[in-house]
Amino acid sequence: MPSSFGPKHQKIAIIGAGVAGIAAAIRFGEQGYSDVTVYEKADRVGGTWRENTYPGIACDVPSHLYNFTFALNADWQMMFSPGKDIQAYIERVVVDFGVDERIQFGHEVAKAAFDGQIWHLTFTNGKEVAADIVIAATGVLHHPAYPDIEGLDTFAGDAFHTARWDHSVDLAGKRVGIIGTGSTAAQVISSIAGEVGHLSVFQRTAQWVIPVANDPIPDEKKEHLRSDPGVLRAHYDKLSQKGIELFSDAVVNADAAQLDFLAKACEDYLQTVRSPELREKLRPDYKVGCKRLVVSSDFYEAMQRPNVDLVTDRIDRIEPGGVCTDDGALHDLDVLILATGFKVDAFTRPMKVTGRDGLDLDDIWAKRPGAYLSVSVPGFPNFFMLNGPNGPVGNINLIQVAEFEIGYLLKLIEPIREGRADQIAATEEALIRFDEARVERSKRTVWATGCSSWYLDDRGIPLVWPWSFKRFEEAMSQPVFSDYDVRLGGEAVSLADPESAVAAN
Ligand code: NA7
Repeated sequence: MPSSFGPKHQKIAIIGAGVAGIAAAIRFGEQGYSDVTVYEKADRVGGTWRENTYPGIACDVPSHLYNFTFALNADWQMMFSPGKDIQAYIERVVVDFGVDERIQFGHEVAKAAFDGQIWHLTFTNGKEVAADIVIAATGVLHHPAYPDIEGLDTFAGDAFHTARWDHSVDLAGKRVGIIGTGSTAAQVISSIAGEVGHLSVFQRTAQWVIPVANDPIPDEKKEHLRSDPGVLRAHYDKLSQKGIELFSDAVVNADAAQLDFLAKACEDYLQTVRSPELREKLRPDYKVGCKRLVVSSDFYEAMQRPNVDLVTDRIDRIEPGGVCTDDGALHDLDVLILATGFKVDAFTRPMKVTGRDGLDLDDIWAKRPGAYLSVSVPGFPNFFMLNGPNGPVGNINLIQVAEFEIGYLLKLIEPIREGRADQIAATEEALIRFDEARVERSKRTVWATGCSSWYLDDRGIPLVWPWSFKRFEEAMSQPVFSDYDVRLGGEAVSLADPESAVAAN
């Protein structure tokens, strides 16, 4: 089949209409790519914000930071937006920027296969399309992780994962159990504790909680931010800088002074728990930031309600009537909520991706997923990822990350657009070099200070970006073409690198 290569005529397929996929569709369109299609498995945009609708859902990144830089929003209602406000914002942006016409809903990609020249996408609905460049914006914390607990499927009441919330179940007055005490559980618990009859919180590991209040944004502030785009951008930059200093750059340096500041705030908040016994049960035995910090100013109050019990005995099994713990107790329940997180190593999976010469991404990722600078895998030309493996997931706001990566990819595929290349994929050597440096640097991060978390891979090594925000920004500012296998008509092509780009990497 002939390829459609030629200036500006590349057929670009973006997989997923979450924040990253939408940002990519908008930016690629702005850059003159006229044949851009977003394939979305569901019937609405929004990704994580479409799928997670549990009570209390809110973003733990400040509202004015968690938005696209090209569509800053002065009208956020709350300091940290509830999920539905973010979903409404995403839907508005899609219409405002005219990308709704570029999205094909009900198109779940089952297979993506490279035939040596172009990519073929096969959908679960049986359709097929060809594309020159594929951008997988398939999300990170996306596929629910169900706990491997004996008898889970024998539970007689209603049971569901937080990412599959069953809104037909009325919790009022019921005996509810929740497994997990991560960011999601903390939001759910704070939200439903006052409504349920009794709440049993099954905690395997205590979490550090930082008490950041979520207040409404006063009208005067909204007006001020609305008054001038420069004011809004300055506010974004200020929040970004604050987040970098206080959090992003702190978690990658286990001995950073900022971590002591966060630790003090968490400890002071823990001291608000009145019962010494409950306080000690809620006290983590690891360094603040090692697991994802929970942001909540009402979690401990909820945990101290008379109708809420913290259960720290290990779960032994689940029976039709409730949860049995290893002290022999049966906790009778009507409803069981699984706040047990996500499969963090899924990335593009379960999509089957086949690269050059039949290379299977599942084989390459059999041990664990990895990608050069989080965007490219050797042997998979013109297949790129947004928020892929080894990126700053969890330490930098994911919209910011996606926007940096999109800017990078636009520069990376420029030679294709100009007809100087037709295939680009990271070299094996570049990926190995990147990975060795990443693993080495990971040892200095707070995630490696002795706790279990979704930041760690199967070896207990942090799988995310272990360097500073600035380093990520620099790495994304200009591709180093010598780290890529670049071809034109089957022949290797050597592209010149700006000196600054090589130095930054
Ligand atoms: P997390 O942070 O992965 O939390 C999952 C929670 O579920 C955590 O408390 C786990 O305990 C607990 N869990 C998982 N499996 C079990 C079993 N089998 N038994 C008991 N407890 C279990 O997911 P969230 O949804 O809260 O947050 C995900 C991210 O979304 C969050 O970091 C933000 O970035 C947004 P554990 O700590 O592993 O002992």
